[in-house]
Amino acid sequence: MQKPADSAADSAILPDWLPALLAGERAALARAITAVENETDEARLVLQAIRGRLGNALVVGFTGAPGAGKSTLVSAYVGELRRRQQNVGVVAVDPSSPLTGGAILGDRIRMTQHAADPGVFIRSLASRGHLGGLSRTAARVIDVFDASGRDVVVVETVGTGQSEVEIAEIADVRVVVNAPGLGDDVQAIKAGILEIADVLVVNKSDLPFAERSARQLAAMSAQRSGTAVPVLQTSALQGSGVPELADAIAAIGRRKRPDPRARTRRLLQNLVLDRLRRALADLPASELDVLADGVLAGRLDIETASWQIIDKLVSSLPKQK
Ligand SMILES: Nc1nc2c(ncn2[C@@H]2O[C@H](COP(=O)(O)OP(=O)(O)O)[C@@H](O)[C@H]2O)c(=O)[nH]1
Ligand SMILES: [Mg+2]
Repeated sequence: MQKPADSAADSAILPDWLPALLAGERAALARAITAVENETDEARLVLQAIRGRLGNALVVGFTGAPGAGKSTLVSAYVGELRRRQQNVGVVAVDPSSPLTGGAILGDRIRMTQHAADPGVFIRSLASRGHLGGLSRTAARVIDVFDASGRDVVVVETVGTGQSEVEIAEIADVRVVVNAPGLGDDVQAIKAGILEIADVLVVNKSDLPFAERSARQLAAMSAQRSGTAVPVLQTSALQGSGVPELADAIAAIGRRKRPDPRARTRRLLQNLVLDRLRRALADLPASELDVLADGVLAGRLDIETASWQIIDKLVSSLPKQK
């Protein structure tokens, strides 16, 4: 991504489809998301056009183990939001299948009930090759949805990897989805996800043991976070508990408010880390070896060596890129 040029000059060259994006038109939205996802030159124009127009949409993250029913529940929740006259964007993040896109296809199929509805726009994101790329793309796609006038942006992620935790963290309201009898899977969810939950859901409440799982989850959450987090039971398949879930999310949303600043802060951290990481990867092994030899020979300690590397990286960064 290039350093933005002077913004007064930029506004003169904005193509006509950008106002259409801000007006929420679907074709422009699709084009903007594709640009942002692929980090093309057009993405720069999009990101400039949406600046200053963020903070309308409430971002709701659904996270949890694969198979818990997140996609099905998101689809049911989106249906409930539509009944409430909200227009919705959905970002489905699936880093587990960067090549085949198999699970992404599954998500698309589950959400096809909204395919003909102009009030719903669904986008699946595949994993980027590099660390941090996924959460960066997700944050930008959320921004595009936000600026295009979506009332709610729903983000579905699997709560296992670092990128997914970062994505969950940029949501305004976080819903952690579990299935009955998955006590051990709750443990398997990346530590930290349970702690950041605003709402805990036991989905598939049409199956046995949902009640017991809800009690276990409530106990586990109280023990870990020390605060009372609502635990709801839903059946995404049958639709039960979904209006109550929407109510709970709305109540938390009224309390927490949309927070585009947290998203932007994350993006900043992400970009800085990405640049430093790349500069470090570009540093010749021989230069690191000089320092490593110094440490081994006792000429300098490893802390000092690490600061020397940081100085080197910072001075090696291009002044603008
Ligand atoms: N019995 C039951 N099955 C469900 C429910 N919600 C989802 N499923 C099923 O669970 C499987 C995984 O659902 P999916 O939404 O893809 O889970 P995800 O991996 O968390 O997104 C699918 O076969 C769904 O039909 C539910 O409320 N009850
Ligand atoms: Mg899914």
